[in-house]
Amino acid sequence: MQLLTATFAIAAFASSVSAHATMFGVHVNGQDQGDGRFKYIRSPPNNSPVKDLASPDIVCGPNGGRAVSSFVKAAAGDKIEFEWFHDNRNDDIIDGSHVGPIITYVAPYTEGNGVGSIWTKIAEDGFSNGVWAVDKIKRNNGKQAFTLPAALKAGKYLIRQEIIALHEGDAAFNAVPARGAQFYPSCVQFEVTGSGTVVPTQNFNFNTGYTYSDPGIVFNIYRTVTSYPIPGPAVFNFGAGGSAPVSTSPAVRLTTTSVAAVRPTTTSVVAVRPTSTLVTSVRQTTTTKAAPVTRPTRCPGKKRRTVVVVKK
Ligand SMILES: [Cu+2]
Repeated sequence: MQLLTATFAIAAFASSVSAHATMFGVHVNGQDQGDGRFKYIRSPPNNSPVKDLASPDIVCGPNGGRAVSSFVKAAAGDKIEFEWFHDNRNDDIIDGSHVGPIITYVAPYTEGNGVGSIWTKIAEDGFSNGVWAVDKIKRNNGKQAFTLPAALKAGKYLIRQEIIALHEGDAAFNAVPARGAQFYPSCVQFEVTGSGTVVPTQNFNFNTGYTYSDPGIVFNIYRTVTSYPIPGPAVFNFGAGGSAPVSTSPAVRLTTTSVAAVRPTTTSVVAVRPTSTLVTSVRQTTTTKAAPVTRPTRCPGKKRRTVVVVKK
């Protein structure tokens, strides 16, 4: 009986230290704001994903309702990078099987868990030119830049960035609970300065806005992927008065020049404003094929999970 208990303990430990990803911190205009875990990030207890779209955890993770003590201070219009890692900072960032989009939302600050119709999409990157957003952060020390909209009104906000890992996304979690898209949401407390006037009002609610019928949530990567429909609303338009939010996805066109243009430097990020023309043309011309992945890869940690039954 003791051996049986020990085996379960080892299995649980193996799954908690393996796989997945979590957020380390934030960079503002290239400046590292330091380890933000449990300080300005409402960090989850471990790097495991959320899969249940009905759970409040889908919004800001299991600790979403636990306000932390600090805020990232940034001005509207600043270049922001959220830095992710796998087990240790600057490692492989996330397991190579975990391809998918990276999407960023903002909501007025709350000490609550973020449940409700309070969110607005400010940036998104899915699949373009044969490259997933996740592949890009793996190449860039866990980071991808977006611009804090210049028209965003000063005040406190939660900014939520998520990685959606699609390696088990060919099945819907509610139909096949062992599989399903893996969400890695991370909510960061921000205090924004500046003279912007826009309070974004997209009123998106993750628990009702993300569904198992979304083609970007139940999505099979184990075939030739030519395009990917990013879930959620369109990136919010902050209006002509301020600079538009940056969506890096549509800007990655099939030319060397434009791919170079979306490298996360302040200049180029500002330069890739998503005009509606660009969005349309890119979504229709993204024909580069990703190398097909040969087999559904489970999270590495789950492979090590073994249950040994010991007879007395
Ligand atoms: Cu994982």
